[in-house]
Amino acid sequence: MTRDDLFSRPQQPVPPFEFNEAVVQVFDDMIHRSVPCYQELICRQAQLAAHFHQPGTVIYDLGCSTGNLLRALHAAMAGRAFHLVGVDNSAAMLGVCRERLPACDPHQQIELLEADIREIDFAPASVFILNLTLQFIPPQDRDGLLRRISQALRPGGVLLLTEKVRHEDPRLDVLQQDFYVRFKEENGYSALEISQKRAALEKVLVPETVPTHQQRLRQAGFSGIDIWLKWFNFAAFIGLR
Ligand code: GEK
Repeated sequence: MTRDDLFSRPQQPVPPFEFNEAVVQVFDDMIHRSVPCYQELICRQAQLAAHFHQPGTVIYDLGCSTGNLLRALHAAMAGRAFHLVGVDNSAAMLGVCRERLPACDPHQQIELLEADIREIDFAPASVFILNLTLQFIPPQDRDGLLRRISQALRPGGVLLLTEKVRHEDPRLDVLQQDFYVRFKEENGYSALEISQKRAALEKVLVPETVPTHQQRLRQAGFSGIDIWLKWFNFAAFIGLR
């Protein structure tokens, strides 16, 4: 794993964050050191997807990046027929993802689509995964995307949505940010790296509150809604169709 040192030297000004070649080279180290419980999120969402999968329907991983969840899904679905579709609009991410895909049995298919998830037509599905991806979609486009996901889901299907969140109470928001900085320091990031990364993500990653997500899920047609994992400013939702 190449170490993430992208923000270790002073940049003036700090350019907006992009999923370009430089980020892809260090992506796995970056995400493991920047997202609390990342491995637990990958492992448990793969198991949940396998639990809710209905034969003959698609499992979508929207914003699949380098394919960590696709590979965990492949393992969780061992021996079963499946059609996984990973979508990402970064060619660099999909290049690495493609190289790392495991060999599949004839009744198993992993398809990769280079596309904007706001623009594709979804096939009938039993599972959608948005693992840390919705936060990069402009807020005004999020309701429409969630409605289209909900419409493509079969009854009994599931949406797994994990996001960085902010808190509506400023005191708790500050607390959450403090503990997130602590987490990043413990993982070897310097104060300069943390502040420059935060500046790069400003307006690119737009976090919302937990109630905002819950309300959107309800309005999109999800009935059973829960948070199965919460860590300060990160929340993993499950929405049943
Ligand atoms: C994981 N899920 O490791 N259309 C398609 N892809 C997009 C779009 C869009 N409009 N916007 C952003 N992306 C992964 C981690 S990373 C999260 C997800 C992070 C893609 C973008 O190219 C990137 O690969 C991914 O969403 C977000 O389980 O880096 O914090």
